[in-house]
Amino acid sequence: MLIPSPKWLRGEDIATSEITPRHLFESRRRLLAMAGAGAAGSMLTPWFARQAFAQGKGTKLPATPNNSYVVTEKRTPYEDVTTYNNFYEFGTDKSDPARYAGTLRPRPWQVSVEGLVKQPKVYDLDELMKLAPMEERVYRLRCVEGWSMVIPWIGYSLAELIRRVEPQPGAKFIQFITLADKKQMPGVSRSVLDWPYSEGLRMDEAMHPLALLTFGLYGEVLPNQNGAPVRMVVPWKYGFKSAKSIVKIRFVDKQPPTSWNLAAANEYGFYSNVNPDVDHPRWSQATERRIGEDKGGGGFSALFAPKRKTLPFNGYGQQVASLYQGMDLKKFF
Ligand SMILES: Nc1nc2c(c(=O)[nH]1)N[C@H]1C(S)=C(S)[C@@H](COP(=O)(O)O)O[C@H]1N2
Ligand SMILES: [Mo]
Repeated sequence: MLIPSPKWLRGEDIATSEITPRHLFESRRRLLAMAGAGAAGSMLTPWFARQAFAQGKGTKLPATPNNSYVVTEKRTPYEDVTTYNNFYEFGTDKSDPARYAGTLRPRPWQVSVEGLVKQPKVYDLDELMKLAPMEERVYRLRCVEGWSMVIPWIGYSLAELIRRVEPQPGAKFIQFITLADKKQMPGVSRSVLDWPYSEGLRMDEAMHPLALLTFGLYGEVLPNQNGAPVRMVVPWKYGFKSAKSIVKIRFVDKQPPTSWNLAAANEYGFYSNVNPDVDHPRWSQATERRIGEDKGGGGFSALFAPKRKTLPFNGYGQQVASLYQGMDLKKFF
């Protein structure tokens, strides 16, 4: 799972019709240099550099920094945040989302808020974006696979939306359902997961101010590969709880089915709080590698970045541990 695809080593990523993510181009250049092909490497640079520039950057998204939610660790470079992704709707390789998510159309976009609420409503994206002031918050994101990033997200607490739609007393959980359109998402034609991707939170978790309804990162609207135009970021849980490209938010009375739990119930629990003391059945969760901290590792970020200790609740224990008081976190993993 941590082994990067050897595809780019074989040069398969350099179709001229295709935009090569800068991360891959840099990796390739380093590899060429390492192989003693310094001259050839520098001759190739202008062409690759043009490809990298062609990638462009997204639309600006103004936001006010919220200093109560800022991790002081070094931010993961934009290039890594946008080229090393999990978004199985576009393929299972880390490089697939950056290469193939260009076909996703993030506008027009609607999010249906439904189920056990007094004010169900189909929100147009623009209306949803104006619901509450946009804040910038720098969160750690810890993937269940053992790597992490530090990302400046833009959004507002999901609680802002929840309050406005007025949950009925019977609403105990929230389910997030994301887009599954074969025309826009090549990975959906493969049955690697139960589509549409589904995630969920208990109501008190969803109401916690840290749970961020997210529209942007690094000062811009979300790049497609990061879950445009709207996703969740739940920083104290493993990354897969943070569903991308959401089209439905459903208020329900029972714990909803979730894609990763359906795929392997013994490996991916409903709670999935980051917990260094509860190992994944196939690997330890005690440590993690911070993407982008490798020193000239040729792009094998997840393999060569130095290991650091994983923190309970991903370092957000002071804020969220009380939500789980009295619960056996080994049983409810
Ligand atoms: N719809 C959807 N959401 C998803 C995923 C996915 O495959 N599909 N992958 C999850 C996983 S495993 C992680 S680690 C994070 C990665 O978010 P990032 O690419 O913005 O870092 O997105 C999560 N959200
Ligand atoms: Mo993940």
